Amino acid sequence: MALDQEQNFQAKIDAEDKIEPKDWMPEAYRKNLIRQISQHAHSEVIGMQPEGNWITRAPSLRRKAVLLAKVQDEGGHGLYLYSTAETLGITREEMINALQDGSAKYASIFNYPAQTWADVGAIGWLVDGAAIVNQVSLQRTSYGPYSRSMVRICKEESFHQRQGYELMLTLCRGSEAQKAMAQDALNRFYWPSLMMFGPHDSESAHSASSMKWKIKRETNDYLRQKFIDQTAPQIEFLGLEHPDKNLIWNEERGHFEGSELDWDEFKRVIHGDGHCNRQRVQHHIKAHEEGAWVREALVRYKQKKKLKAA
Ligand code: FAQ
Repeated sequence: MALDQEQNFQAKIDAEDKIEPKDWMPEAYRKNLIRQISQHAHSEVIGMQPEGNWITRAPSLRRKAVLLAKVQDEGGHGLYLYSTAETLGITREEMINALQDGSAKYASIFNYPAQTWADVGAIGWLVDGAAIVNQVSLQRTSYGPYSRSMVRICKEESFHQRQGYELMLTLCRGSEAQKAMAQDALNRFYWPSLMMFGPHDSESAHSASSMKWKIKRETNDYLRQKFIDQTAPQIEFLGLEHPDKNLIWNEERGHFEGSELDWDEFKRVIHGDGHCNRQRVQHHIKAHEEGAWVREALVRYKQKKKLKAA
């Protein structure tokens, strides 16, 4: 019986049908999805912090309004994704606990500090840019609710990426000091952006099952290469120097090739020892505790409404 169910499930996946919350699914598929979607949600929410830090210091009203909207969008993405994960039988509280006790990860990039205004541009351009490359492929993921949430999220990420690139372009066409600030932000954010795609395929623990179940539609290395290829001409257009001095165009492969990433740094950061890991989680705990009264008030309000309706 279980074998039949598993075969039918795989046949559905192979036929590009979506799996919906009430459909039968192997326990390992469900768990893998909860892991990926909840970590994706945590990334969106923790990802509000580096840029959020710049809202009060944005250099003009226009920049402030744009940044405010962008940071709010990221919070919204986190909420869609938590709701998506909840359809798989985990509660919001369980997910938040896992984030706060360190048992669930979030994207390593958000453990790097946003030190200058140019970092806000670099984050929009590179971090949202990398997120889009990944998430466009996830629009075709096999789990229906995740796939649908990705469609909406990608539209918003695309605006985020453009505002970041436009900010960088403005700096690059400004004074020498502004251009130098843009170069410095690029130099610091380029490498951790490449790490957003995860370890090499040969080191990736989840890729084989995620590809078989079409949770992931492209591998980590394929997507990272795509991002490297699209970013090189963007750097050139800005008139900045490429941070990877070993970058060359391989005519035969039709791809750029460059330096190996610092995988020791990657491992350190994903295991809690990056520049901002502790600060990011502490800030989340503080904000969560301060918001307890709102959650309580909502529960009471709902109870009251139920009583009235009865
Ligand atoms: N950071 O076996 P794999 C955004 C972990 S959204 C931290 O290859 P998988 C929007 C991985 O979880 C950015 N951990 O894993 C925004 C696993 O650990 P586990 C987030 C990482 O899942 C912009 C272990 O290493 N996007 O930025 C990282 O098959 C600006 C083994 O790795 C998503 O989450 C990393 N970089 O592939 C917001 C997209 N890489 O769970 C604000 C959805 C790997 O065993 C401002 N997720 N790990 O403890 C995915 O596509 C996949 O989960 C990957 C990793 C590709 C991230």
